[in-house]
Amino acid sequence: MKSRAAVAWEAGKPLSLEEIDVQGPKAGEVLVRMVATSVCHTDAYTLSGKDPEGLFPSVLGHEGAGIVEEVGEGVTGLVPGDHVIPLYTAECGKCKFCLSGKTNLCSSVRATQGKGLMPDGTSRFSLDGKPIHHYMGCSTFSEYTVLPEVSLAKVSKEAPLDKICLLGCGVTTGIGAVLNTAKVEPGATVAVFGLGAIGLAVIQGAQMAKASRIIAIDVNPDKFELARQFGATEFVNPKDYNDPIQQVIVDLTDGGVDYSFECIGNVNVMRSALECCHKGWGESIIIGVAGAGEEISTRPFQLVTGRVWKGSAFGGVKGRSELPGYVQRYMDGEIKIDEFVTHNMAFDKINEAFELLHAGESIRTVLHY
Ligand code: NAD
Ligand code: AHE
Ligand code: ZN
Repeated sequence: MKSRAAVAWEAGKPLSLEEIDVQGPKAGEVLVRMVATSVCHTDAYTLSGKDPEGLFPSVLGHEGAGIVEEVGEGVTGLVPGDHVIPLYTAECGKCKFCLSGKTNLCSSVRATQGKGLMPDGTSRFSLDGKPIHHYMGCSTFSEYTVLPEVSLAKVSKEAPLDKICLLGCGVTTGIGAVLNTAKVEPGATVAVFGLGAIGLAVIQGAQMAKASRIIAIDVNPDKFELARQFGATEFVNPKDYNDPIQQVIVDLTDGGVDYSFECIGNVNVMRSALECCHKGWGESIIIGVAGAGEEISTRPFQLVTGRVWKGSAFGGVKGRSELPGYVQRYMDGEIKIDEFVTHNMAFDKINEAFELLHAGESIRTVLHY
C-alpha cells in the first residue's frame, strides 16, 4: 500500500515528505494506521547524525499512537480496530530479560530493531523499489507502519490518541525514571537538569512521589513557568552563577540532593548531576542520550563515598503490561499529558516541529495525520 511518510534521506537534512510503499504485515507483525505522532529530542539526535545506530534512509519517529489496520499470521493479542501505542522497548514476556524481573529491556527484537529491520531481517518500507530503514522498531513518521506484535501496547479506545501518543516516550520515561529507577521516597530532595518533556515528566513523577524539594535547572529560563506548574519548587539557571552548577546545588541543599536526573544528553551535565548528589546516598539517573564517542567521567571517589550513578530507558516501564495503566491514570486525572502539548500541527508540517524543538520553543508538538 501507499503511505504518507517523512523520510530521513541523510543526516543533518530536513525530512522529506514522500508517498512510500508499505508492505503488509508478515507473521507476528501488525500494520498500524498512525493517528498522531510527536517529535522527541531522540528523533532530532538521530537525524543529526550523532546516533551510532542511526541509519539512512529511514522513517524516524517513536512517540505515536494509532489503530490496528491488519494483523499478520499468528498474531493473537490484537485485532483490527484496536488502539495501540508503539513501543521502542518491546515486551515479549519470554526472554531472559523479561523473565528476570530486574529490567524492562527485552531482547526479543532489539538486535534487528537496531539495524532498522523487522525481526526477519527485512524492511517493510521502500520507495521506487529502494528499501528504507525502520527506526527504533516504531517509525511513527509514516501514516502506515508495521511493527512486531511484541512492540505494541493495546490501550483503551476511550483515550484521545493525540494526547496518549506522548506515553510512547516522553511522559512515561520521566515518570518511570522517578518511580521505577530511582524509587524516590516521600520527603526526598530532587534536582532535574533539562526541562524539556523528559525533565518536566520527571518533575511530575517527583511530585507524585511526594518529593519535598524539586529543583528545576535549565539554561533557558522560559522553561521555568511550566516546570512550576508541574510541581518544581526552585529554579536555577546555571548562566546566573560563576560557580560550577554542582556547587550551586550542593550549597542550596546542605550537602547535595537525594536524587538528580539528567534529561539533556550532555556528558558534562551528567557529571554535574552526579556530583550535586549528597555524599553517602545520593543517586543520579542518566536519561539523556549522548552522541557517538562521548563518554562520562568523574573521580571514582564520588562513587566510593556513596553516590550512585544509574541510567533509565523508557523509565523502566514494561510497555505492554504497564502502559494501559498509565493511560487509565491519565483518564482518571492522575497523570498530566495535555500540558506537554505546546503545539498541534498537520503531519506535513513536521519539519516545523523539529525547528520549534531546536529553538527551545516547544515542549511537544503533536502532528496529526
Ligand atoms: P528537549 O530538547 O525538549 O529538552 C532539553 C532541555 O535541556 C531544554 O529545555 C534545554 O534548554 C535544556 N538544556 C540544554 N543544555 C543545557 C545545559 N547545559 N544545562 C541545563 N539545561 C540545558 O529534549 P527532550 O525531548 O526532553 O529529551 C531530553 C533528553 O532525553 C534527550 O537527550 C533525549 O534523547 C533523551 N531521552 C531519553 C530517553 C530514555 O529512555 N533514556 C527517552 C526520551 C528521551
Ligand atoms: N542508539 C543510541 C542509544 C539511544 C538510546 O539510548 N535510546 C534510549 C531511548 S531514547 C527515547 O527517546 C533507550 O531506551 N535505549 C535503550 C535501547 O535498548 O536502545 C546509541 O547510543 O546507540
Ligand atoms: Zn523519545
